[in-house]
Amino acid sequence: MADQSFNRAHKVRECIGDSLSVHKNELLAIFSRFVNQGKGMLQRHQLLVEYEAVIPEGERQKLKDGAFEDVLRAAQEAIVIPPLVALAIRPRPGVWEYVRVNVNELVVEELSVPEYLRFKEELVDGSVQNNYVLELDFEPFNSSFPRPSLSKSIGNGVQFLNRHLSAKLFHDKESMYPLLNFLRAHQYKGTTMMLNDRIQSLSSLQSSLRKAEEYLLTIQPNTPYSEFNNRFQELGLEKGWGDTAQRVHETIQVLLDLLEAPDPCQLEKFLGTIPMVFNVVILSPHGYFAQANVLGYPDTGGQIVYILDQVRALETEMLLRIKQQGLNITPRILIVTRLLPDAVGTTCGQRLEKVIGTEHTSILRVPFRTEKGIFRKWISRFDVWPYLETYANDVANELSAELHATPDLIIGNYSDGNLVASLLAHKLGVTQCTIAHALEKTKYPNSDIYWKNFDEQYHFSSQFTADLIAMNHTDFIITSTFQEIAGSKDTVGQYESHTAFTLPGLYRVVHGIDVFDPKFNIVSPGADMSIYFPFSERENRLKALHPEIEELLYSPTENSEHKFVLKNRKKPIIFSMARLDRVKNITGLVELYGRNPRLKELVNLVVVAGDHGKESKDLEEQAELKKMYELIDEYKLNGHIRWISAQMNRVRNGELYRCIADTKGAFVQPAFYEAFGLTVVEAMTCGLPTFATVHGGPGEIIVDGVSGFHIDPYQGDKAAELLVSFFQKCDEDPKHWDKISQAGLQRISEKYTWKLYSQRLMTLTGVYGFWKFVSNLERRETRRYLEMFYALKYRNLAKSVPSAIDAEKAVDGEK
Ligand code: UDP
Ligand code: LCN
Repeated sequence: MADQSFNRAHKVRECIGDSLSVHKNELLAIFSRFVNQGKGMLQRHQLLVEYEAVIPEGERQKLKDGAFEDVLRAAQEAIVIPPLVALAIRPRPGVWEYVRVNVNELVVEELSVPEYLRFKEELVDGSVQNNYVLELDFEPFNSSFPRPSLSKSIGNGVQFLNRHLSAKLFHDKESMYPLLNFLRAHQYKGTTMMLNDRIQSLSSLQSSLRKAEEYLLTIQPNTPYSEFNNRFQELGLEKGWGDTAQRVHETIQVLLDLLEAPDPCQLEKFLGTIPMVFNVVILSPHGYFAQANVLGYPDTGGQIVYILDQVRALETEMLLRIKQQGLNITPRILIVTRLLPDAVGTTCGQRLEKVIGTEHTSILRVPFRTEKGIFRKWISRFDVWPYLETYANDVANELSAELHATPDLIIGNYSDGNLVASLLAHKLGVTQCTIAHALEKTKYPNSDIYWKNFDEQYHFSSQFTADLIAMNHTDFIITSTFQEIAGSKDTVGQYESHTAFTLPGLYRVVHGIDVFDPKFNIVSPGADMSIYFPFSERENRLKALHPEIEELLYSPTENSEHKFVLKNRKKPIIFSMARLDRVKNITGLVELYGRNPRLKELVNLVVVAGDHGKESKDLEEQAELKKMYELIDEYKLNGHIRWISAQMNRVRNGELYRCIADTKGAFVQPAFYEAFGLTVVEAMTCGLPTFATVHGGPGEIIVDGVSGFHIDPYQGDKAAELLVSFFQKCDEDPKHWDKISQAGLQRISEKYTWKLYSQRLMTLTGVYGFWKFVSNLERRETRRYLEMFYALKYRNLAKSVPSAIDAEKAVDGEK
């Protein structure tokens, strides 16, 4: 058993138990080392360092591929409270087991999730055993619902759901009634669609469909629906089946096939074809949400770019589908954000703003307010919690005034948007979609167990509570990558880290989310191809912008937009652009560059980050600005570095990436953790070879060594060496640069485009909307549980967040 692979073994405890007897000395050596370090916690990489330090290379070879090494490599975390060592072991994505070893007695015991979490809490609370801790457990609500068990099925929930639905719905004749009722319920602003009252039963539906089919075979395929509308109404069929005889015929055939012989693919096709989505509401309260002059401001980055690109693609797809459905309905998309009366030169003070490049999409701004009045200034995304409930109510009122209809889909973005989306979807009974963009728990290591240390600045207790509510309330979740859900073989996913965790003294999450839940779907965003296109498309290049870009990069003087100068303009440029958050680690890039004389000799460094012109209100940004100056001074980088303020003109930024590519340079994204990484996609879409953090989305966007390179921000010197070897290789063989550039472009066109995204989103809305309709009753239990959690926990936590920093500037009686 000890030599049998751990993945095949039944229980981790047995593996360790067996290993104890076979590899007793090795295990004892490692665990004793943990214990000798005293009470504490070790992460996976520290565990591996310990393993390699204790067991000589030769011995490790013998243990390779055996259960002992498997267990150690799968251990994500060790909690050491001498003489006990508890391990959280993850044999594969989404699957966890917990064990505790008594190093003195060499006894191994299996722990339940609460037992493990209780043990972990002792790190914070000492040995105080509180048996009456609130435990949150969503598992019982879902236990009757089948879910996939293979890790490779994670993130393709709709496929599984279709299989389940078709099996359940088409179990016998009677079970098809939900589908009939669903079609009968279709209407828009009082106008009936799909079926009218003449169809009361499945047999009358089938009979009408057959008659309709017979008729359609007698007319020209391109006959418009209006020409046979009356005839169809007599059969009980209303608009929505298609715009021409041919399309109507196709839709009818799919339904007839489904009624005959249920099939998951046909069900998905049918639900994706029928009219369901006319009004979409997209929530993104925090930051500066505007179309110009905002990118790079605190809390104002990829999420805004993502949403503005998303709505353009979505509107196009909605218009296409509405036309193909033969309907004459004007769709509406509203991006709902916060109205900032003190708009600092942006349009954030404007209530309604049309989205450029769309016909039916606007930004609707609603202010934050309390009983004292409206808040005027920007508030950090970490401070928004006390305002969101009132905000959700205000938004509901504004929406009904603006849309004169209930939205068909509400999409939340980030923790605050997702909480407001949950409140609205709950109130209005609308299908809800959740997009996290980034779950902060992953970005800030140990922010759960040591939440009290973070709470004053970040208020994570409110944020994590809001996240749990939203991820459990929502109908479906869209993620940009697999890793966002379930990580990789060796790393834990962002959602996965919400499976079981503890906020000592507050509550314990025993089952927060299940990454196998079919609500998860990977739908990756892209980059706007009209802005980000390959540097080699010479005829499309924006040459008019070149003098400005030249000035930005190389002018020999400093000003409030750029600091420091590049002495030798013949060298390629390594380029980075990000908000100046600590986690983006722009300072890490400056440091790794400064420390490597060879790299300095080979290339220049250009970074776009922060703002030289204004004093930052963001605490992290202030600290990073200071650090940047210190590093540039310490490593004497003037002459080698150009530090440019945040760049808000996306069109010019597109050309900037291409100008960097002209120097045969590279893009470097050095973040400690990057949830997805739109800059990585943008740079690759411009054909710029990209080196990006292995931690998070870029680890999946880039195939290491093929379409770019992974770097580990925790190993700056190694990353610098990788860059040195790339540029040396390019010097020897210029084709090497072209090869990586081309492979990057290919990767993007295969996986990261908005067209693919919007088609998928519409299909998901159809399938999950139907699922919501048929499972409405079953969901009541979860909803009631969430209501209680919201009222008893979230509300108090949110109230405890100090009132906004500019509370004294609230304007009395403005609303
Ligand atoms: N961005 C920009 N100017 C800046 C900094 C960032 O236009 O000074 C844009 C960048 O091009 C990208 C987005 O903001 O479109 C950042 O998205 P990403 O996903 O890389 O990171 P986030 O800021 O969302 O964490
Ligand atoms: C937020 C982030 O932190 C980025 O990693 C993402 O690319 C962006 O949102 C868009 O989803």
